[in-house]
Amino acid sequence: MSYAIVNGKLVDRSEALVDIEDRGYQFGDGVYEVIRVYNGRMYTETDHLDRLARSTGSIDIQLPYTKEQLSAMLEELIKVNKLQQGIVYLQVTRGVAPRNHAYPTTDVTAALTAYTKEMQRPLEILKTGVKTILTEDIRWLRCDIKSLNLLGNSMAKQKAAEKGCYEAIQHRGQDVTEGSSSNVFIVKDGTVITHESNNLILKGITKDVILQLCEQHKIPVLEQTFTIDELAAADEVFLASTTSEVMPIIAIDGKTVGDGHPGAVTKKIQELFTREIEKQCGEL
Ligand code: DCS
Repeated sequence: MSYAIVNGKLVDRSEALVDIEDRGYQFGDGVYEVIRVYNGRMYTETDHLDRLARSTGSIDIQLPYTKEQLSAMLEELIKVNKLQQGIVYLQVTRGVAPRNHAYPTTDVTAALTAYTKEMQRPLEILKTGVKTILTEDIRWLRCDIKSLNLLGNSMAKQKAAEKGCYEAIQHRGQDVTEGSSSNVFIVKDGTVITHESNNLILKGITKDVILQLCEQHKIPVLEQTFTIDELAAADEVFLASTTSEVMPIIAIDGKTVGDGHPGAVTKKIQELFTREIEKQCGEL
């Protein structure tokens, strides 16, 4: 039996149901987080809970729990589900109210749901790398909010899936933004470059860890917009996310990146990232 959290309470997963007038369901009016669990322990949990608070804050949803309460709830969920390797999915919506585009004027409590999923590290493709496609970024202009509105992201990922690819790299005109569910990095002449954290991308927790690791280990790194031409001319390309970690990209739209194998800088960052996980969560 597996448990979920619905509004602060542990319930049987099959009984975790929400109202059809939940604003998350009707308007995508809510936000979420995906937190990685290694060896039964949450990785970079505080960063995720901080980002959740930023996301809810930016759309005026009052979080009905403190970070400490949330953390305790998630730990309990991981424990009762006996989760070792996997993820916690956590979602907060504005709550249940008669359908109306404007926010409810009465006191509506935000709805919190969470569940866990077993997931192994993608060890094989972390070694070989993955293929990707390029696609126009058609999303809204507040991609910094980890909102439930993922239709643009889903459409992009679907295009990639139809081409047998792992991820879609999105661009606005000439500028590369991010993947459908990941941040994108290029390496040129030894320098790591990734889009600055503004309204056009999600400020990935994995991205932030990578930036810190690069600084600590004297790997030159720049947070600035790069173009699709610079992407095509890059020596190495990789993507980063909670579930994909540091994932080498070996092809874009059928064109090989570098020599078609994960590059040296990417492999170095992978190694540093793995060590970082082990520091927090124990041996992998
Ligand atoms: N950009 C987008 C659009 C994302 O959806 C994600 C992760 C990232 C970047 C990377 O952020 P993290 O490093 O914080 O994971 N999306 C989560 C998701 O939807 N599934 O797994 C991760």
